Amino acid sequence: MSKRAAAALVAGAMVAVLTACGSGGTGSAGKGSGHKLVVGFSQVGAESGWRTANTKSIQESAKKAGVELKFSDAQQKQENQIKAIRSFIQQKVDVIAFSPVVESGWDTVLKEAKDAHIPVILTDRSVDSKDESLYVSFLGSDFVEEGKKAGDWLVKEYASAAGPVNIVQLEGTTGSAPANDRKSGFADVVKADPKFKVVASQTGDFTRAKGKEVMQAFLKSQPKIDVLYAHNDDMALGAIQAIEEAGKKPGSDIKIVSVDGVKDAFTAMSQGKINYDVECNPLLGDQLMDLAKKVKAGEQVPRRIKTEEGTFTPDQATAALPNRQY
Ligand code: GZL
Repeated sequence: MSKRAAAALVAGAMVAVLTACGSGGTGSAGKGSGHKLVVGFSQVGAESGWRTANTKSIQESAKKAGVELKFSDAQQKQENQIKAIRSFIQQKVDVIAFSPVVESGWDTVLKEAKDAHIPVILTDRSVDSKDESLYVSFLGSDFVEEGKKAGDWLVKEYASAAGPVNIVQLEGTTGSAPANDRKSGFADVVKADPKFKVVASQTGDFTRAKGKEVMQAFLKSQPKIDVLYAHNDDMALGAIQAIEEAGKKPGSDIKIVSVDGVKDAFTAMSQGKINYDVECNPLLGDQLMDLAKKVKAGEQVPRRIKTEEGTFTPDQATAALPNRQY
C-alpha cells in the first residue's frame, strides 16, 4: 500500500474515533464510544402503587437498555429533588430525567443543568416554567384529559337523575400537575349541569392513609355524599376503608370514580366498590431510555410525548385483572 493510501486510512480511523467520543459529554456516551449512557433520575417518592410501578419500569428498562441509572427517591419533597439534580450535575451525568413533585420552582436548578450542558427530560409530571430551553422533552399523560374522562362518566351515570348530586373530591398533592389538571378537567365537564355540586374538596396527597383520613372528615361534615372523585386509586382505596367503617357501601351508597388503574383498584372494582377507573400509564421506562439515547446522540426528539391509556368499567377491570402488570 502506498504511503499516501496508508496515511488516508489512519486519518479516516482518527476521525471515526473522535466523532464517536466527541458526540458524548463526559459520560462520552456517543454512538460507538463503548461507554455506557449515564442517566440521573429523580423520582417523586414511593407514595402510591402507581409510583412503585413507575419506578420498577424505569429501573428495569435501564438495565435492559444497558444504561447506567443513578436513581434518587425524593420522598415527595421538592428540596430533595433539587439536591438530587445538583448531585447529578456534579457527577456530570449524560442526561437528567425527573418527575417534578410540583409544577413550580424549577427554573434555577434547570438553568444550572443547562449551563452544565446536560439535557433534561421530564417524565410523568411537567413544570410551569416559561423557558422552553430548560428541558428537551416531556413524556407523560394528559391529566386534563383524565379529569374530563372522569367527568364524562359521571354525567352519563347521572343523566336521568334530577339532582342535586353531591360530590366530594380527594385531590392529589397540592401544586402537582396531576392534581391541578385532573381537578380542572373534571370541573370543566361537570360545570355544564348545576345539579352536580362539589360540596367538599381537599388533598389526600396521593396516599391511602391521607385519603382515608380526609374521607373520614368528609363523612362527618357532609350530610349527604353521592359520589367520591379521587385523583388516584390509593386515595380511593383509603376512602373505601373510611366509608365501610362508617357503615356505608362504597360503589353503591357512595359511587367512586378514580384515576390510575392499579391492580388493587381493579380488585375493588371486581367487588363492586369502585364504579369507574381512568387509566394513567406508569410504564414509561422503555420510552424514557429510548429518548435519553436519542437526546445524547444529538437526535431531534418530540417536545411532548403523550402516553396512551384507557378507561375501565368494573367488568373490564375484572377481565383485565389476571394479566394486570401493576
Ligand atoms: C400521575 C402520577 C400520580 C399518580 C399517583 O402521572 O404523577 O402520582 O396518579 C402518583 O398515583 O402518586
